Amino acid sequence: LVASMEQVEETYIMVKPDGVQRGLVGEIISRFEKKGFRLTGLKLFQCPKELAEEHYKDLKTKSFFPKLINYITSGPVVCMAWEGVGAVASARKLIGSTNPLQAEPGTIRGDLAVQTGRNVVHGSDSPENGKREIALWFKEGELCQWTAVQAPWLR
Ligand code: 3AN
Repeated sequence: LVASMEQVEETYIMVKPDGVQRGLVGEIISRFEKKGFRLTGLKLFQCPKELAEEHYKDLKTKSFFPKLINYITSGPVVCMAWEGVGAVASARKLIGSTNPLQAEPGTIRGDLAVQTGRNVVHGSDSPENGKREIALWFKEGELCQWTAVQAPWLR
């Protein structure tokens, strides 16, 4: 019953261009679906430079920032909004460490990636950033709130 004490949260998950190029979109979506989160937004999207810079604004001073912006805008990404109890921290666990070589087997990065600069997926690092990022990447009409019928495993 620990989960029931957690807050229902929204998190922004994104399959990065390498994940799309490598045909990992279905595999990545599947992991969040199977965990029991609810998909509330989904689109394939070519990210403009300005949006990438806004999304990663906290990393602006990092030496890898220009490379990061080039990478994220190098091809289409898959933008997703997911919600569920404790979704932010749980999604980060499913994703694994930033450096895929340190990510545990069983995590997305641990199983599917080798480079920090090509780590296939993004997940919000706090509930506040989850809200911020969903608002940044999606327009209002692109999100759907829905309730699963007879699905107690989602609660
Ligand atoms: P995470 O995505 O695990 O939250 P952050 O927020 O520290 O990690 O970094 C955001 C993104 O910036 C990473 N997903 C990765 O693509 C890139 N990045 C982080 N650190 C490095 C680094 N040392 N070299 C190259 N890219 C990096």
